[in-house]
Amino acid sequence: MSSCHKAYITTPIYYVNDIAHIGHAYTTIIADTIARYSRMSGLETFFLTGTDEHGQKIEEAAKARGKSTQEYADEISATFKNLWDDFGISYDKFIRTTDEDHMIGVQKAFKVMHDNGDIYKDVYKGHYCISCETFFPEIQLVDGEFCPECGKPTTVVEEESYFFRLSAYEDKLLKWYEEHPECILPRSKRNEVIRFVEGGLEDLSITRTSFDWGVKLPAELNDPKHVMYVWLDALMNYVTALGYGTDEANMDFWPARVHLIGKDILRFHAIYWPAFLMSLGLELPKHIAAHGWWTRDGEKMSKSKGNVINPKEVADAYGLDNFRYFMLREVPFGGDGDFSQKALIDRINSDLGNDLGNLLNRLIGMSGKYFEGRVDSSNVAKYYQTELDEVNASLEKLEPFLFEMQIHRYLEELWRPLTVANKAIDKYQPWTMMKEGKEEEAMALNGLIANILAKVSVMLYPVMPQICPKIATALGFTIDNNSWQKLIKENKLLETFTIEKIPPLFPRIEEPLLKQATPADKPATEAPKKEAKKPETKQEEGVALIGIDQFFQTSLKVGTVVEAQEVPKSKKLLLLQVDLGEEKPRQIVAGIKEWYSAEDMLNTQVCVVANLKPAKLMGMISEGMLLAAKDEDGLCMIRPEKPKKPGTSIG
Ligand code: ME8
Repeated sequence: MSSCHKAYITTPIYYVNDIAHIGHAYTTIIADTIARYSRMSGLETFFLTGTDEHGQKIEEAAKARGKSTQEYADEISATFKNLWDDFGISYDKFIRTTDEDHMIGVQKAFKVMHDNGDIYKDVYKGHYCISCETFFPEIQLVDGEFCPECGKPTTVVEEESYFFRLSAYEDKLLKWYEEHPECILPRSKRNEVIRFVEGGLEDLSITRTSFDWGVKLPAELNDPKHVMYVWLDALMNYVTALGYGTDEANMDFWPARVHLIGKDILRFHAIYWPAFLMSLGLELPKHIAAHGWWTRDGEKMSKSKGNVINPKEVADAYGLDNFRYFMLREVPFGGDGDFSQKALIDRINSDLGNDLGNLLNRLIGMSGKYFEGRVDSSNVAKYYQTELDEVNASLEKLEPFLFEMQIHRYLEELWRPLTVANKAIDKYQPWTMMKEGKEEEAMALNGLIANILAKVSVMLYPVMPQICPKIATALGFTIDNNSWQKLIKENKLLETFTIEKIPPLFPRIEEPLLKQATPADKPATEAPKKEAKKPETKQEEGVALIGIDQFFQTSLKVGTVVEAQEVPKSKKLLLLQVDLGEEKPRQIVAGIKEWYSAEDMLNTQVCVVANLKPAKLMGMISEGMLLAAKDEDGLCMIRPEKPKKPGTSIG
C-alpha cells in the first residue's frame, strides 16, 4: 500500500492513431509539474505515461496507411516517446499496451474478476462508435445514429460478449464519491459523475469478437475468438505499470496520488476504473483530475481545418518553459482554454519578462553597481520583516494549490512575492539609500530581492525546469530537496554569495513567431500594462469567473424570427432566419426541435449571441446562437418580456 511518502502520478495513455498535439502536451506537462514538485519535496515519486495501442480504431488507422498494425503502433508510439524526451518530461516509465507484461497483467485481472463472479457471458446488441471506442444506448444517439460524443456515425453491433457487472457497483461508487469529496477534481465534475451514476448503470460489454487487435482472454477461459475491450485493457495500465500480475515490486506505489486526464475521458476513469478496482480488491486512487479542452483561436482543432497546434513547433519557437508556463497559467484547471499566439506572447512579455526577468536584471544591476555582485542577507529581517512576512505567507499557501490541481492559482499566488520585490525597490530606492550613506539598508534590500527570487525560482521550478536552474545558478545555489527545505519549509534565507551575470532570460517578443499566425495572434504593440492585461480569471470549482469587460465581449441582441423551417432528416434542428436589425436576417441553426416546432418559433422574439464565429451544422452555416434554459423538464427560450426592436442590445 502506498504510504504518504510515495506519489504515483499518471497521464492517460495516448492512442497511437494520431500524433501528439497541444492537448496531449498539456496533460503531460501538468503531470510532469506535479511529479517534479513531488520529487523536490522529498516524496518517492513514480510518474507514468505511455501509449494505448489496441482496438479497432488503431487497426483501421494502420490499414488505411498500408502498414501492419504492430509496425504502425511502434512508429506512432515512438513519436510520443520522442516528443516527451525532447521536452525533458521526467517520466519514470513509458508503458505500451502491447508490452508483454502489461498483457499478462490484464489477463490476470480479467481472471480475478471472472472468478469472483463479476464477469459473465451474454449477447451484446448495441451501437458502437469506433472513434470513441464506446458503446452507446439508442436514446443517447444523435438523430438515432450519430455518436453523442464525436458526432460520427455509429455501427450496430450484435455479438457474443463478456460483460462486467457494473450495475452491481452503483451503490459502492456513490458511497465512494460521497465519502471522498476530493476524489474527482475539480469538485464540480464530481457532481456530474454522481448524477450520471444515479441515473443507473448498465453492465458493460468488455470483449469483442469482430476484430482481433487486442489482448486475448486468459487461456483458462478457452474462448479464443474474444479480445478485450480496449478501455478495460487501457485502464489496467495504471496497475500493470507497477507490475500487477507479474513482478509486483512497485505495487507499493499504489494507489495513485493522481490520474491526470482530459474531461473527455472522465466517465471511464471515474466510473469504470474504480468499479474494476473494487472488483480486484485494490484501493481506489486519491484523485482523478480532469482538465478542460484546448481550442485554437476559439475553434476546435482538427486536421481538416488545418489548425492543429504542434506542441514541438510552439516550444521551439517560444521556448519550452515559456510554453509550459503559459499553458498552466492561462487556464483555470478544469476550464477550457484557447490557444492564440497573442495570449502566449502577452504572458511571456508581461508575467515572465516584466515581472520576473526584469526583477532579476534589476538585482544584477543593483548588486553590480553598488556591491560588486555581492549579496549579504544578514540584515534582511532587521529592515524588511514586513516584506518577508508577506512573501512567506504566499509561499505557504502554494503546496495545497498544487495537489488540488489549482495550478493557475499556484502561479497566481507565486507572483505575489515578485510584486513585493518590485514594489520594495520602487519604494525604498536603493540609489537614494546609497546617496544618503545607508549602505547597510541598501545591502539588506539587495538581499531581500535576491532571496525572493531564489524562493520563487524554487517553487517555479516544477513548471519551468529549464529556466529556474539558470536563475538559481545566477544566485549561487542549486534547486533540490535541500534548498526547498531551507528556503520554503524553514523560511530561511541564502546567506552570502556573489551574483553571476546571466543574459536576459525573456527577450521581448514583438511579432508572432509561428507561420500559422492569424490576426488574433498579433501581440499588444506596447508593453502590456498590468491593468490592460487579459482580465484575471479566477476559478472556483471549475467555473471560471470573468471580469465585466470579458462579459461585454459577448454581443447579445434581441431578434425576431422571420422564417422558420424544419431541417430534413434531423430530429433536433430547426433552421431559422432571425432579423437582428441588420441588412439581411441571420441564419441560425438551433437544436430546439424537440421542444419547439417551426410554427411555434415563427414571428416570436428571441435573444441571440450575435458575435460568435459562424459554425457549420449538418452542412448549414449558423450565424448565431439562441439563449435558452434547460433542466430535467426540458428547454425553454429566453425572450424579452416586452417586444423590442430587432437588434436591440442586451446587457
Ligand atoms: O483517450 N485539449 O487517448 P487520446 C486538451 N487512449 N486535452 C486534450 C485535447 C484537447 N484539445 N485533445 C486530447 C485516450 N487531449 C485513451 C486514454 S487512459 C487509460 C486511455 C488529451 O489519445 C486529454 O488528456 O484520445 C485527453 O484525455 C487525452 O488527450 C486523450 O488522448
